[in-house]
Amino acid sequence: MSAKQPSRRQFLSTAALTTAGVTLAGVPILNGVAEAGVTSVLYPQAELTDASGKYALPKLPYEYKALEPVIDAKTVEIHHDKHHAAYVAGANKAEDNLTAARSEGKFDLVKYWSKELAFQGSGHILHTIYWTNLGPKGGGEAKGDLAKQIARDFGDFAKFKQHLTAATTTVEASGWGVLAYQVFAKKLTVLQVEKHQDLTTWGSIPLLVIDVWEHAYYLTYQNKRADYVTKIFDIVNWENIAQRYDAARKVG
Ligand code: MN3
Repeated sequence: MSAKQPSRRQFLSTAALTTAGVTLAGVPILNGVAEAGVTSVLYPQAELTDASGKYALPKLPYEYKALEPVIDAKTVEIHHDKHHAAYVAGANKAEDNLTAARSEGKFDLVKYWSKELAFQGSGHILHTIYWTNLGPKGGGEAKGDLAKQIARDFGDFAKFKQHLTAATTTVEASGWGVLAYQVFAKKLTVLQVEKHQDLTTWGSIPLLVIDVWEHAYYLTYQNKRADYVTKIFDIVNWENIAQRYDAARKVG
């Protein structure tokens, strides 16, 4: 097997992700185009799925308390072990029901299970990226090529941070603020995502994602979402974002 041929496991995982990521535009583009190495940086299959290709809850890359004082240990524990786990279970359930529908030739609930798959699968993917985007040694500013591209596309780092903060803080109800790379334009963009699956731009690969569902911050910040968004920049792992940016550019 050459280095560019994905293993059976990678193939199964990528195929599963493609099905789940219908609203996360980078995924279909990656399938079959990118080298396995690039894909695994952007959508770490080893974390997202198990050996059989089923969705799986990734291990946290640090302890529950590692993000304190910005995000308290209890919030991280509930967020990962309960909320994220529920998206994994929900995505598998949707896949199972769609498999059953195909084998029985009964598609009366296809709309329901397709919505479930988009919602639960996108939640699983975005949370997996979120955990790796953060870290105890984060903060500061982007460096290197990513810093240059931020300056080119947003003016400077301060303006970019202001834009991302404003977009994230004003998400209507539950959702995410996202820094993404548009493969088709070779540009960075800020997305304001409702729930997980709405308001994306097709062809954008998420680089940095900020969860603003209340479960992500309520124990410490209650209704003060803006305080949480301001503080989260103290734990953003810019090395991880730069790694994702480098991988995204190799796709485009
Ligand atoms: Mn969440």
